[in-house]
Amino acid sequence: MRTAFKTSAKIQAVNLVRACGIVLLLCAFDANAQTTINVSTAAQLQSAVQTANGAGGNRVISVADGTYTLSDTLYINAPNISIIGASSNRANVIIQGTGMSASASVGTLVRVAASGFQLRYVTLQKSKYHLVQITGENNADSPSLRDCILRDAYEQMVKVSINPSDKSVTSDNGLVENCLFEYTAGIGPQYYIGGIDAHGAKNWVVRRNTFRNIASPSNSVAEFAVHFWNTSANNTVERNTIINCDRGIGFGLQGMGNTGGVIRNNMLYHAANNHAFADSAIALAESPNTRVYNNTVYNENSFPWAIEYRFGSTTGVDISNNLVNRQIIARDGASGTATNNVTNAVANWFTAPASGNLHLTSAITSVVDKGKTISGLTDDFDGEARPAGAGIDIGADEFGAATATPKPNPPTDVRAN
Ligand SMILES: [Ca+2]
Ligand SMILES: [Ca+2]
Ligand SMILES: [Ca+2]
Repeated sequence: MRTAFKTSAKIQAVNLVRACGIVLLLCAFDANAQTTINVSTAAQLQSAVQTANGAGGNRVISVADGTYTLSDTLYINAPNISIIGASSNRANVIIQGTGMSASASVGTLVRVAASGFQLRYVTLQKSKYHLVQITGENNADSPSLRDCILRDAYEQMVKVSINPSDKSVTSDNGLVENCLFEYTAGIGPQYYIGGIDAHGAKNWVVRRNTFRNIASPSNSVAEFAVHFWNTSANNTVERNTIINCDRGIGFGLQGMGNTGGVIRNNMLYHAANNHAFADSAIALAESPNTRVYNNTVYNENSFPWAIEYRFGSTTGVDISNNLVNRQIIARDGASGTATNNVTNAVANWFTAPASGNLHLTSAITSVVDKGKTISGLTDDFDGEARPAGAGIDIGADEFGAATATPKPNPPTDVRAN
């Protein structure tokens, strides 16, 4: 009996191990086969998007290193589809159209009409229209664009759209993080360009991105590096670096305003260069109850002001603790609070202005510990805790702050020119 029992137990144990193994294999098989599609050619990428749509979404398209020249827009029509560079190196996965011009055959590279889209670790470049369009009119919520390079679009790089005749349906809860937006030629191809151009966007976060050379060559000023308008509300733009863009961060436009939101801890620099249409670093227009605090602006061009708030419907704004070297002005009847700003910054206060590095070089007396306490202000450009020392510093950098918060992974391939 004893021997038989032992044998039986051994067989049961072996069978159990086999069964578990099969279950584990099935689980692994399911995870790979049902959620991830690996691609290494443009045709495979375009096919994978169709497959993901046809399956009802919930697919990761993993893109091998290489250059992918599209023959048509990638239409994302089902929820929770991700396009992710397999190597996690955004410079090595280039998805592009056929050119940056009005006559190019591919208009927008990626058009998103469903929620939960994710783009990560890729470069998008060369479009006739936009690199990415998030269609708010299709209620495409919660998109995320992270760790990408977005460059050389003939129109705005990222567009968030809305149906003008039904503004109740909008794109909400988007995230744009740690991306580089730029024109590699040092200037744009025309004036109808911008970085993020968002209509009707609500509760979006744009943080830790770099925007460079979004500047018009002719006719009129370029659109902003970051613009939330046309019924947008409650968006946060923080910890970005904006270099040599005609206009930096805008909330609202005359007749197409914005509500609330926060612009904080950003660094903006513009050289005395050949950009003929350089304009405001930060602008509010018909944007009530917006808070603009602890930004640093250093401009070497001749444009007379750094921050403007404009029009009678712009009420209740708080513009405080900003460190700039140009005026902060209320225009056309705008009203609100503007306190604890320093408007006479000089170059040697900053580490490396020409590369947009506006960290303080020393404990400037009029700046350090001279800010006011602001609800929600807990860190600085670097993610370091505020206040350090006796009080909040003015500007984006809290000088001498301990690096208590681990810094996020900085992009490694950003040129500092
Ligand atoms: Ca929505
Ligand atoms: Ca301090
Ligand atoms: Ca700091």
